[in-house]
Amino acid sequence: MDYSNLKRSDADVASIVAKEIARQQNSLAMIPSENYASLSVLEAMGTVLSNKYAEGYPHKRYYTGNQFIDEIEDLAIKRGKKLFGCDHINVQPNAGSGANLAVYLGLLKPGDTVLGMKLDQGGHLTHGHPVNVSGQLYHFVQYGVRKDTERIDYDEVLALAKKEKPKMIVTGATAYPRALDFAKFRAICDEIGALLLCDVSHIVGLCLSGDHQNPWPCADVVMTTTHKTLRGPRSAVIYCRQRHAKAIDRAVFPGTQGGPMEHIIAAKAVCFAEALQPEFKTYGHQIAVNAKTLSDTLQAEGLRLVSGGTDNHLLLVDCGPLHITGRQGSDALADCGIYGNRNTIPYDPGSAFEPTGIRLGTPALTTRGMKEREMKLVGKTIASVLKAPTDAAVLANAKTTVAELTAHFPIYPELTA
Ligand code: DSN
Repeated sequence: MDYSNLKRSDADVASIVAKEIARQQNSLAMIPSENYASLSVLEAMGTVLSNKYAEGYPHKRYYTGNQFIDEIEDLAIKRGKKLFGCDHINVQPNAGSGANLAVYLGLLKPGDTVLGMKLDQGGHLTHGHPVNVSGQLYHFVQYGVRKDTERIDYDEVLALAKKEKPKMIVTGATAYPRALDFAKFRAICDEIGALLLCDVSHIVGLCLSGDHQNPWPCADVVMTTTHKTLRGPRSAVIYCRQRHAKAIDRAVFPGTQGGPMEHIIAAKAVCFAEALQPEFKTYGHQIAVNAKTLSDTLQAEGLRLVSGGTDNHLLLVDCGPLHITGRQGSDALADCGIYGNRNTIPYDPGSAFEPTGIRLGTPALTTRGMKEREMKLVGKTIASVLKAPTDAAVLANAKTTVAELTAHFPIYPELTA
């Protein structure tokens, strides 16, 4: 891809794209939800499939001319079912938030009680936060982590479930560095007769590589985004048991979406084929090994990590003992070209806007080919910056390390915007 047409017709947009390509190449993407899609995924997203309206589902469309669109959506469904080993998959959701809303619309009635994990202890906005439609339409009761272990206590979740009798329990997290026990969530649901939704958006790649417990077949419904550890287009899918298929499909279209983005569905088909290759298991395993190495290095450098480490692709640094805020720390790292994000930690003395933690992850660096040796170097560099975020010599050293590392691990050499 050389963006030659874009450069000729719209130099303004082309030059911004060129700057972003350079930013991605010359920095370390350590926000755990970010990754680099392959060129094939990027190319599929830029196809003429974008031009077609296709409301409905394959072979049941409201518009004519969908013979090839049906082929692409059928292919994505076939590959998705093989990848996840599921009964039914809907490949149309445009994003994780809308997909979770579709699950609630399909399987709940407004006002129903649901358990979900607190946002400020690692959950997600769409798991019942009051500012989100999920928390406004449904009666969400929130569980969190224990103060002493900073981990989910399954006995506490069971006690809450028995007291509240929810119709559904949502498990899944965006800032929980520990493994989720889907089998235990299933047992809790069975004890009280609730449905189980597993939102595996962050960890899906590790579930597929065997480095995290698989949500299937524990769950009634699974939602995942496709652009994080799965390395596909910015989008989502829902898969479920056959008995929920009709309700989920109707909740996606016409319940919450109109015409599907078939160019993105094509890119999901490409990413599913990539994830079905044996190399993807090696990739998922290396993400976890890299996160463990990074975690060990940061702790050896004296930093406190929430829960004392990681079982997955991410970790949370507690900036409190360093006497800086999460914002000061993540801004100092960003100045050196290391992009993590400020984040709440459990029982945070700060606020969502000025939290005490920094969230870091290894999926994108692993895609670049970095391994344990690089993680040790990155970990030492991060620790040096967080311990002395205003020291010019420390920051200069960190910038040099980032420049050397990124030069050795190029991402899109073929892109020449
Ligand atoms: N924004 C995503 C994340 O960073 O985890 C979740 O939606």
